[in-house]
Amino acid sequence: MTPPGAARALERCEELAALTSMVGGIERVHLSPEHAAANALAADWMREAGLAPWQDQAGNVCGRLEGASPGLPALVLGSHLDTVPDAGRYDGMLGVLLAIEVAERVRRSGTSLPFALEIVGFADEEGTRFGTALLGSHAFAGTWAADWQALADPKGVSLGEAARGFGLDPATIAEAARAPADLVGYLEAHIEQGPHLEDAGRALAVVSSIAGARRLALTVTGRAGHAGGTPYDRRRDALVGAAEIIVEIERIAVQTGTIGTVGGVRAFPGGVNVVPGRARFSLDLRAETDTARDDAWDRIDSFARKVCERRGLQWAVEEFYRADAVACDPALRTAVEAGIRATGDEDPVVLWSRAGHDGMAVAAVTGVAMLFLRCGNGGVSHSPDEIVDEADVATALDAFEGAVHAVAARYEAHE
Ligand code: HGY
Ligand code: MN
Ligand code: MN
Repeated sequence: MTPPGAARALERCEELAALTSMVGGIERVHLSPEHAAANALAADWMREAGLAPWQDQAGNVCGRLEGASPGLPALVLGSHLDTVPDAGRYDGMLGVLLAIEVAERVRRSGTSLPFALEIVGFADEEGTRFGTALLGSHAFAGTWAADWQALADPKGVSLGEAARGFGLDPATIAEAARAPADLVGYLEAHIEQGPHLEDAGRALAVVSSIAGARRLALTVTGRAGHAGGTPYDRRRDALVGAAEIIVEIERIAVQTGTIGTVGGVRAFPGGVNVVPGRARFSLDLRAETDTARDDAWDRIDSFARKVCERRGLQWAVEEFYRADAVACDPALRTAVEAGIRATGDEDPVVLWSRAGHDGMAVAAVTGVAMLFLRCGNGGVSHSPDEIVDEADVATALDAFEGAVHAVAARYEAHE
């Protein structure tokens, strides 16, 4: 039996990685059998750590360790247990497992904190199955949108139906909402999902803010035609128009310091000998500030309209997800910095998170802060090539524990 700590957290990442719907890879989507299995495993680990586990009405798996007296407001530690398709094994999962390790350390130490310690393994941070992300943390924050129950997955199954199949009652989703008075704050440990820490030769960073993101489905419509018989000056080739726009998206993003990614493109009807009459592509657009993000979008949209006008095409825009940038809570960020300093790193690296996180939703109900740890292989993530170093995980665990004690010290001083 692996002793508590970084090695056990990594071993448990392997166990969670086996809970997948994808042959030869990791994919665990919202309200799936794999999600249920991951929640059950995480609940067992929480129980072993001395927490009382439960699953809330949104499918989040939670655990609670009482503080100095029962019923105190809770400092929440967490991350998500769902994944993107063909995912790595640390994005989200490692944060939940580090939280469990911290809770076990607190319990074993006999320290009675001035608040309860809660852990949440959030459901559906990625939005893989239903498109809209942060569903579990929006429910936690009480910012759930009623029309989300009607969201359908690629097989046409609605979120409400999937919830019922998961054993949840969609009508009770509001009961998952937490009251601000019951919360002290939210801390999340997460791999950086970028190259900055690896390039700098540093293990940890404190996060200043989390980038806001917009996700759009974009459609260019022209006219299908014969690949041989349609002269170029008569073509209304939707895919070539889309391609011109996609290349410009990257140029605008690089020029404006924003981040635009086209994750998927489809041409219709898709025949090898047919000029595409329609092309659809996705856009994930994010930036350190919402203003920068939205200015970049305005430039992209304006360019696209000009291309379509010149080529005799139509342009259609559907935004299906938007989450605004969130600044981390100053006091909680200071506690994370104190945790990093407690590991001997006297000058914590500060990074804004290019990746989205549950803290973007949780910030609606309490202050949030994040601890990043280095991931190797050039910081690759959302890929099976995601890697972390056990020594960095051990350092992150110490920093995370230190952050909890720093929050406690400040909380007692201000009670
Ligand atoms: O998309 C993101 O940034 C996050 O990994 N969900
Ligand atoms: Mn992710
Ligand atoms: Mn993540």
